[in-house]
Amino acid sequence: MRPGVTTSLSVDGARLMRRIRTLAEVGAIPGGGCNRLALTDADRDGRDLVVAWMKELGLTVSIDTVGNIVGVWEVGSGAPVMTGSHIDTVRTGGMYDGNYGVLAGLEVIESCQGAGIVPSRPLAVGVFTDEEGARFAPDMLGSLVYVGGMSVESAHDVVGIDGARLGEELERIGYLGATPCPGRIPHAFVELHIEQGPLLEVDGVRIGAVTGVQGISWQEVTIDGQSNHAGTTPMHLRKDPTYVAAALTVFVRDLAERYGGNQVCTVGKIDVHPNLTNVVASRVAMTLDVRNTVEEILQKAEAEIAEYCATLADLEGVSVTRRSLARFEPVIFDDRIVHLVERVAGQRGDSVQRMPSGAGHDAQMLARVCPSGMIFVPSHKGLSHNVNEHTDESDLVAGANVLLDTMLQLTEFQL
Ligand code: HGY
Ligand code: MN
Ligand code: MN
Repeated sequence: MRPGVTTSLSVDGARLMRRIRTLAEVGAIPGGGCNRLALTDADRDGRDLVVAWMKELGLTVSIDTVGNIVGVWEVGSGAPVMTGSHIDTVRTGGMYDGNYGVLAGLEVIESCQGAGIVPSRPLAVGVFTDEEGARFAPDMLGSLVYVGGMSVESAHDVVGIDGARLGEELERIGYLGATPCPGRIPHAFVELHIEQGPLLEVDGVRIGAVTGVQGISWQEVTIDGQSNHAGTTPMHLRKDPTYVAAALTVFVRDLAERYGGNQVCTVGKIDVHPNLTNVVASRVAMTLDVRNTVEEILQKAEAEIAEYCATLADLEGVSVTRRSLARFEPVIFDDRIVHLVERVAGQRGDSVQRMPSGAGHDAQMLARVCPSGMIFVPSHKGLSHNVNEHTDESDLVAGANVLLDTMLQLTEFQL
């Protein structure tokens, strides 16, 4: 197929939606949403379903040593044009985050097969392990190992928030594969994903041509104080980690307000021990998720937080220890792919705008080894990591058509 020639081919929207809804039944939360934390039984069931669909399409399916699933339509020659995403979810996830990109990749292949279009390169769909990082940090763990950014051994030794070891969970669910990591390097990688933010909907634009991903800094902060009686301990004698956790929570919120721009800070997890009404806690473990599109500003935020933790420790007579859970610098996508997404969307008659991604994605890891990019579609009210996550079907289908054209044109690109 010659570059610049869009196909008259379109995906089968009904079939795509059927797959999305069928996968959403796995780990379904009563009332809506999905709970398929990485390497749980629900994740296994979701994986089994997607692998079965891949095999129905005649794809060559491999499972690697960190559980990444790659289905390849082995046509043409050379390195594949790859798409994909993840099917693990957060505990209160929606039905589109990650799932949409994987299933649209299958839909692109099935649409080509149905139309007798045989690309000049193989087409691949990746299902990357533990993209969310919600159970096993860091996020994008599977794609990070796939591109050689983390050793398989280190990944296997990661201990989850429930005390499970990643390698053992992989084995337990039957997805400790034999295909080595780093994985097969694609000719190019493009990921289709919901925006998970409000910008496209507010701007009334259908397609996002994603320019890159902001920097991510996750850390676990452990505050050790002194448990004591809530009734008898005078306030000035307390070593109260819960107070320190609250002060730190307010501090990072204020820091984000002070910095403005793209700065975001989140305290998403707080565990208090012994977590009882009449006990001044002995320990609090909490997480900080701090992000910015500019590396230098992200480092400045990290330094301010470290200094404030030391100050609090002195003032309150507690110990504060910090452990990095994830640290990824901002990533810029290949402008040729960003431009291609813009052009293809325009040729399809879709409104399109360039934009950064606030969320982390597997594409930011593939960008380490091949030209990579992303396509966004709107999220209703910007909601995600929320059971009410929603994207209109017409937008989902439009995004899949942009993925179709982008992948087929990438098969002809000399990158
Ligand atoms: O954390 C993230 O941005 C992604 O959802 N894993
Ligand atoms: Mn995602
Ligand atoms: Mn997510």
